Amino acid sequence: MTTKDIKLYSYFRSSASYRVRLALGVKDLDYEYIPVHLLNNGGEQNSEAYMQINPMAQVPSLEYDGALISQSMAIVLFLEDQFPNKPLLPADKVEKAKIIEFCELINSGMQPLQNLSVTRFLTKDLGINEKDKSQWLLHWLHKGLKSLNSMIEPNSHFVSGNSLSLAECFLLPQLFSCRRMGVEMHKYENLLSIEEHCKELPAVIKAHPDNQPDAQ
Ligand SMILES: N[C@@H](CCC(=O)N[C@@H](CS)C(=O)NCC(=O)O)C(=O)O
Repeated sequence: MTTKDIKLYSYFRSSASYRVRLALGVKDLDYEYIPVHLLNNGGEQNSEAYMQINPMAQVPSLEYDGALISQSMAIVLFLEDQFPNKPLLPADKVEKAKIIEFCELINSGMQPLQNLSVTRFLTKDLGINEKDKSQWLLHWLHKGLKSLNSMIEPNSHFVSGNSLSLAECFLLPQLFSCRRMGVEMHKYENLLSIEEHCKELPAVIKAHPDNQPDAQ
């Protein structure tokens, strides 16, 4: 697959973009990286042109053969269907549902609460101070991390099976974000064991925020 066929609208630090970069990396798919800066110029995601691509004014968005897809879960499931080699999901239906359950815990229970537009609304529109905002956010992030940690066996190398799956595509970016948000992580040993094991894998190195063209 050449870079002409797949375009990814991404921001280096965006955890939802990072999920898609991981999925593309596991599948060894080359792509064109189109940076969308979430802070510059009032946030490039809010431009009229970009909102034609992603009506929620968020990254990531994926363009493939003229089709535009937003929402990271929809994008990775599309990649899984379109490029079934190097699968991200197992054939077993229960195992597959369990991996999606793990991802959805992050996708709906954690990531939306840390989103720039959500936390800005708390401080700028509702007048909540930084300290209270941070306490609110940490409460939900710890709740999610505790649940995720309880779903993993101690000393595991992967969430499920013997290779990177969709679960790590969601987990690794979430751990990265939690650290940025100041979460104390040491209690979540089962998650840290997976992170430690995966961090040197080529697809993980390639997808890391520090290694993106727009990294600052
Ligand atoms: N559910 C969406 C979430 C996307 C999302 O929240 N993206 C964030 C970055 S991780 C964003 O673009 N935020 C821009 C903003 O809040 O203005 C997905 O999975 O794609």
